[in-house]
Amino acid sequence: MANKEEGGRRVKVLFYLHAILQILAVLLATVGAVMSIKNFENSFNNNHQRLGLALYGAIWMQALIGFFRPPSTSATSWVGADGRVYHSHDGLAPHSHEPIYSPGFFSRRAQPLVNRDFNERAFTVGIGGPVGTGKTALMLALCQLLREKYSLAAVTNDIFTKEDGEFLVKHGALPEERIRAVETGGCPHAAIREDISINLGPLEELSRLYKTDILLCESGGDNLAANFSRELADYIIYIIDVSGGDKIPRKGGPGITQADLLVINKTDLAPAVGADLGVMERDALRMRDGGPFVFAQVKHGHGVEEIVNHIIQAWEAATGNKRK
Ligand SMILES: Nc1nc2c(ncn2[C@@H]2O[C@H](COP(=O)(O)OP(=O)(O)O)[C@@H](O)[C@H]2O)c(=O)[nH]1
Ligand SMILES: [Mg+2]
Repeated sequence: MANKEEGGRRVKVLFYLHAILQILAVLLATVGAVMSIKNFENSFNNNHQRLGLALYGAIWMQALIGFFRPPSTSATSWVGADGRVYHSHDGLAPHSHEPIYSPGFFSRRAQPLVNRDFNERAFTVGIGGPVGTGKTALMLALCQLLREKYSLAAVTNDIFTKEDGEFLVKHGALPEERIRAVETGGCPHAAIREDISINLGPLEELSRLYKTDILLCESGGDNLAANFSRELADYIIYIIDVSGGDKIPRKGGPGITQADLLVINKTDLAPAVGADLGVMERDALRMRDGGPFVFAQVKHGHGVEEIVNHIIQAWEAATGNKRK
């Protein structure tokens, strides 16, 4: 992590050093040219003066080319005019990501926004986590437990399909019109963090149409570096499972350390993969400074009520409403 931070800083320092030297060279060359026009006779009948003229032209050309050149397509990343490091991959438009220099701390996580207008968009629960850990299964289970008493709507994210939304419709999680599936394209983490408008639109619309109490938003499946923006999620759940081994909690990452609630799902599979739940509990508590986590078997309904309690407590605290 320190190396990455160091590398990013070095790229920026070099970029600004280069820009400053370039500007200085152009200014010095221009001042030199003006002085020589004023003070000397410029007949250009000697090589010394001709060389000076060529040097002056070259310095100006170099500055102009640097200014107008398009971003190099062979470079994997470059510094944009706003000073941020941009990259392009998988045919996506150039974009930047917020650099992450440490796994982060639960106690220092971004707090829920205090000035949220829940009439504009209802209290939003973000469910993130790697692909296949049980996000959609949790969406379904939450709908089943909450839909009698609360007005709900759900938005799912997939990269190139609407499969998770269709799964929820097929299983009657909610009336079909309350479920929206968003295709995020190749950068699912951007849709929950850097460019959330793709999710805000449908969430706001559903909130308005159905006067919802709670909105559920499932991310498209992320790596451990992804976590919801507070602008999008008032309550953040990050779900991992035991099938990747008991090492996952200690690998950290913003989702694991800074979600409001960590869910460790599929504990029924622990014996099959030799995962030690004691190790997972110890590491989860250590990585999250004691922040809450729940062991669950979402598919079998275990742990879901505890997850619901955490959500409703946060909903009560944020909205001032009482549990129904
Ligand atoms: N064994 C087991 N499988 C589960 C559990 N929860 C979800 N699954 C299964 O894991 C697979 C992936 O779940 P899904 O909800 O689609 O994951 P997502 O990609 O995170 O949305 C599905 O086949 C689920 O049935 C669980 O508690 N135990
Ligand atoms: Mg899913």
